[in-house]
Amino acid sequence: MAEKTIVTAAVVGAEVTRAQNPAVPYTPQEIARAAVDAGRAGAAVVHLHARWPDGRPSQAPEHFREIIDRVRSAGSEVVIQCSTGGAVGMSLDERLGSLVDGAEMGTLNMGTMNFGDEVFVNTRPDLVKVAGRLRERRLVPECEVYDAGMLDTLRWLLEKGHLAQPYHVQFVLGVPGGMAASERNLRFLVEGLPEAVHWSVAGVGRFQLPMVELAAPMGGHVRVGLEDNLYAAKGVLAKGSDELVSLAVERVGRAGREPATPAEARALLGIT
Ligand code: KMH
Ligand code: ZN
Repeated sequence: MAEKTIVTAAVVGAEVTRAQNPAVPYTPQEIARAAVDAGRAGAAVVHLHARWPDGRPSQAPEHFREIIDRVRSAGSEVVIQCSTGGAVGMSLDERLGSLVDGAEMGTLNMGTMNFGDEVFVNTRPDLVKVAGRLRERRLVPECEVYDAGMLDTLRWLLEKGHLAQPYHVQFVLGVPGGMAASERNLRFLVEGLPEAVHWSVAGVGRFQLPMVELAAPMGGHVRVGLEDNLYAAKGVLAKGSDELVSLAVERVGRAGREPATPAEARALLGIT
C-alpha cells in the first residue's frame, strides 16, 4: 500500500487579491473558514498567511492567533503551518510574527530570488535565524525550494547542524524568477534531495493540478489552494481552496493513493 498523500491547502498568500477572485479570504474569520472547509475537503495541513481587513499582507501575531483559535473552535484538526515568508519587503522579524502558540510547522524559505518583478530576500544568516526560531519553538520546518541551488543550501544547513529531521520539503515551482513547473524539473529536484525526506510540490497557476497528477504517482505530497492558483479550470475561477483540494483529492485517488488524515500527516511529518 502506497504511503498516504498529504494534501496541503494554501488558502491565502500575500499576493492574490479579491479583485482577482472574490473567494480570496482576508479577515481571520474568513481565513479560518477557508482552512476548515479545506480540511473537510481532504486537506491534512493548512499553510497560513494573514491579511489586514483591507487585504494588505499581515504577519501580526494576533491575526494568526485568531485564525488558529477559530479553526480549533470549529473542531478542525488540520495541521497548522504558518508562513515565515510573509510578503516581499517585510523585515525578517516581522515575518517571524506568525510563529504563535498553536502553530505546528513553519516555513523556511531556502534562498534569495527574483519573485515576479521583486526580490524575495532570504540570506543565509536569515535562514539560520528562521531555522533556529523553528527549533526553539519545536516547530517542524517546511523548506520552500524554488530553485535547484536551494537544495545545496538545504544540504549546507544540514551539514552545519542548523536543520535536522524531522523536516519537510515543498518544491514551489512556477514562480516567475524560480524554476518552472515541469516534469523534468520536478524529477531533477527529487533526485537531488540530500537525504530521504518527505517532499511535496506546489505548482503555481495553471500548473497546480498537473503537478498533483505528476507527484502523486511519484510518491510525493501535494499543495493546492488560492495562494498559488485562482482557477479550478481554464477560465473558471475556483469557488475556494476547498474546491481545489477536492480536485487534488480526486487526482490522488486516480494515482491509487489516499489522502492522509491530519493525524496520519502528523505521524508522517514527525509532529509530536
Ligand atoms: N509570499 C511569498 C513572498 C512562504 O509562505 O513561506 C513567499 C511565501 C513563502 O509565500
Ligand atoms: Zn505562503
